[in-house]
Formats: sequence, C-alpha cells, structure tokens
Amino acid sequence: MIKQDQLLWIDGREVAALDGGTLEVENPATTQIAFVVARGRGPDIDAAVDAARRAHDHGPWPRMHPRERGRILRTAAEILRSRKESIGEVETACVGRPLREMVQQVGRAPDWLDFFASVAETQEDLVVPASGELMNYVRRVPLGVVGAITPWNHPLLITMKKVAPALAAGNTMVVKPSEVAPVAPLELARALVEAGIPDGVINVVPGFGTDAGKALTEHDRIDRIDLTGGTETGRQVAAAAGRNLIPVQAELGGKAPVLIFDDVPIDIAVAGATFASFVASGQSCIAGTRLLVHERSIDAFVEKLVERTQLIRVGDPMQPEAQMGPVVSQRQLDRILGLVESARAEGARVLCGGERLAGHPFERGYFIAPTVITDVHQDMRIMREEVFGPVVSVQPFADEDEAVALANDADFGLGAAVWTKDLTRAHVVAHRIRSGTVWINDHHRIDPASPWGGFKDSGIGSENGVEAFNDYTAAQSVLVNLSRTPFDWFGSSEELRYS
Ligand code: TXE
Repeated sequence: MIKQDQLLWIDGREVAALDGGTLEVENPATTQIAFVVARGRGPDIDAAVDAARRAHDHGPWPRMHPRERGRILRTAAEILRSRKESIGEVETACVGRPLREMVQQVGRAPDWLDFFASVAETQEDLVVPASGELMNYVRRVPLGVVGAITPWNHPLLITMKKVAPALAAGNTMVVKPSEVAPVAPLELARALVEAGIPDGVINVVPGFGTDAGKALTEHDRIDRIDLTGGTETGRQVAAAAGRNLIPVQAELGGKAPVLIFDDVPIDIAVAGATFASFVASGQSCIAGTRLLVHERSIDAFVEKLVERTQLIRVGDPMQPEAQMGPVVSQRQLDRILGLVESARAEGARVLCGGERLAGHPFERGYFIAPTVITDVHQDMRIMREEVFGPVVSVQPFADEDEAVALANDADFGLGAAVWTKDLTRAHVVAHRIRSGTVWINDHHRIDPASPWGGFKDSGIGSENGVEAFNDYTAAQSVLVNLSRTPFDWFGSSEELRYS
C-alpha cells in the first residue's frame, strides 16, 4: 500500500520540504485529493544538487564497475515489477488513465533499467589511430550531475527514460517530476534506494515548474538538463542550459500525422487510427492527431471512424471495462474544449464529441467525449497547436506528394505513421516525413533500444538506444607518449626539440 502522504527523496532518505510546504495531487476522475506531497522549492533543489554533487565527486557510483551498477539497476527493476499493480493504481489516481493500461505501462518501464544495465556492462572504450608515437585511448566518463524535469502524462515511464541511461552511465541525478503526478517517480527513487544505490545518486524533488523546475534548470552546479514538457517550457530550459553551457535534451510537443492510403481495409485503418488518436485520452506527445486519408476512401473511413469512436467506453479508469478516462485537469479540459471551439468558429465540423461528458458517472471529473473533426484547413489553430486531448481531425489527400506535404506542414516533428500494404511506398513515404519516429502500419510502439527524439520544435537530442547512453557520457582522450627518444621543446638541439 503506497502512502497518501509523500516526502521528497534527498541523499538516500525521505525528507519534508525545508519550509514544510506541501502540494495536493488531484484525482482527475473524481476531483478529490489523492495524495499530499512535500513541495520542494529552490532550497530543496540546492540540497538535492549538493547531495548529487557529493555522490558524484566523492561517492562510489561513478567509479563502480559497470557490472556492479548493473546489478543494482536490475534489482530495482525487479522491485518495481513486483509493485506494478500498486504503482499502476498510483498512476491512474494521478492522471486518470485506465488502470489496465497503467499497470501494463508500469510493468514495462523496468525494461529500461535492464536494457541500460546491459549497455553499460558491454560498453567498450576505443583506441583511436592518432599519428605519431602515441597511443590514444578514449574513455567514456559520466557527465556528473544530471537534472531531469518530467511531465504528468506518462509519469513513471518518461522519468525512467531519463533515469535508466543516466544512472547506468555513472551519473548522479536530481529529478523534478510534474507537480500534477509526482508519486510514481518518488516510488522509482524508493526502489533504487532499496536496491542498494548509494546515497545521493538519485534525488527526487516534486514541486512546481516556476520555482523548483526553474531552480534546477538554472542551477550552476549541474552538468546536463533533460526535459519532457511543452515547447514553451523547452525554450526556457534550453535558454538556461545555454547560459550555463551545459548540454540539454528536450522532448517537447507533437502533432503526429497518420497517413492512410486506400489499399488499407477500412476496419484496419479505423482500428489503427483510434489506437493512434485516443490512447491515454490523446495526452501523448506522439498521439496521432492529424488523420490524412486518401480521397477515394475518406467517406467510408469517416463514417466508420465516427461509429467506432462513439463506442469507446469512457468511464471510471479504476474499472477494468473503462477504455478511456478523463483528461488530467481542469486546465487541460479548458484548453482542449477551447481549441475545439476555435475549430468550430473557423468553419470545421465536429462530427462527434467536442464536449464535456455529463450525467452518471461523470458528475465529477474531467471527462471529454472522444472527438472527430472534419472540414479543416492548415491555417486553423486546431491544425497548428498541440491539443493534448481526445481530439482528432481528418483531411483528404489526392496523392502521395500531397500526403507528404500535409504531413510535413507542421512546426512539430516527433511521431508519424504510414498505413499501406505497398511495401515500397511505406518506406519511401516514411523517409520523406520529417519526424523522429515513423511507424508503418502501427503507432505508439516504444522500446528502450529504439531512438526517440523530435525534429523541428519537437525537441533536441534523442532518448533511448546506445546513442542516448553515450550522450550521458563525455569522451576523455588519454594520449600516451610511446617514444623512447627524449625531447626538449625549448632546448638548443633541433633534434631533441622536434623529435
Ligand atoms: O507542461 P509543462 P504542462 C505539452 C502539452 C500540454 C502542454 C502544457 O501540449 O498541453 O505542454 O502542459 C516543468 N522551468 N506537453 O503545463 O508546463 C513542469 O513543472 C523548468 C507535452 O503540464 O511544460 C513539469 O515538471 N521547469 C509533453 C514539466 O516542466 C518547468 C508532456 C512539464 O510541464 C518550467 C507535457 C520552467 N519554466 C506537456 N515550466 C510531452 N512532450 O509529452 C514548467 N516546468
């Protein structure tokens, strides 16, 4: 049973905020308070950075053999797996996503610890062909203290995508999870501490972006900052990183196109589209929000899509039959419905949904009926801005070139999907789309081995995979003089000087 009152994790123990402050986490399905969590501010971030700094500069973690680090990370993975039901309930209580999906996602997240433990254990350093009588070997050393700022939409998984590679590479960390859903990241810290991670290696300080987030981002004693969040937050975090001359990795907003060619049977296309669009009430940076459908099949597609969308069972996310829960907050609800209203005002047609659900069991909670919009054009706000809700638009295209042009006509470039039976077209179109990930006849799939990052305004750098692990290290070049001839640069003998 996970406690309803949660503290900060700093230097290997649970502590209250220095000023005793707390924040309340609301259950979006009931609008009741699910958790009261210690609220960190600048001084708590300072304490966490101090602990992480000490653990990095003087502690055993960065110097530990990678297999020893790997053993601790794998133990934490097993602890988390054994708690997937209870942590899944925490996630549902904080974000409202159906329990059956959250338990599955929480059960998957520990794979990141196993994967990056393996990467660290099998990493080989390089010897490079420097000229002269030199041996030049290159060590990969941890960067130091990594700050991570994480969002509410997949609280444990997104935190894990940063924590697993950073720790495996020997860094220490301060994580500032979202004020909306900080509990599962705190449970991640607990599992790592129980697994035997040294004090100060992992510190988790919930708090608001404007104070704790800003304090971490602008801290002059961190060595890298990672963010998953909105694009505006990304600009602020990247600017602060620039001032401190530290690397930044940012995964930001998206507006994923889903290109559906007319060789795909309508039922399969509609099942793929609803999966792309409505999982997690569309609150995912890679949610398929722009359905681009060949003009020959669009009428049949839209008819079936609306029918299917209206059958999605929205309900109490704790109940196993619920397929969709609420959106996360009043703020998000207002924003989503505001964007739907703007689409109506600009001439779009809302074929289903587009409103808050009323009546039993929706008396409380931020439930929105899944929404399908047509008659859109590229200039509408609904087509340009990230909605982050259960809202999808449908647009026709006449041929491959038009489909690609529409897909690429966005400020974002995180995820995209292509649906076709034509093998060549699938690959060619995927290569023409400016986005970090493209699924063919699928959506949403993610793997610790699979690079994950955004082009354009969707971010900087990439998560997952061996390259992401390397980005948590710096190359240290060690050059060894193998010459037996003595030299004296400032000596009188030409021979000795330039040998
Ligand atoms: O995100 P924020 P919000 C998008 C999505 C959503 C919008 C707003 O479109 O509707 O962003 O969501 C911390 N310095 N995404 O308001 O504010 C904040 O405390 C340092 C896409 O929830 O960006 C939280 O921990 N930190 C996205 C984290 O940033 C700051 C996921 C994200 O919150 C800060 C979430 C600051 N100045 C939202 N301001 C995705 N890519 O999946 C905020 N934070």
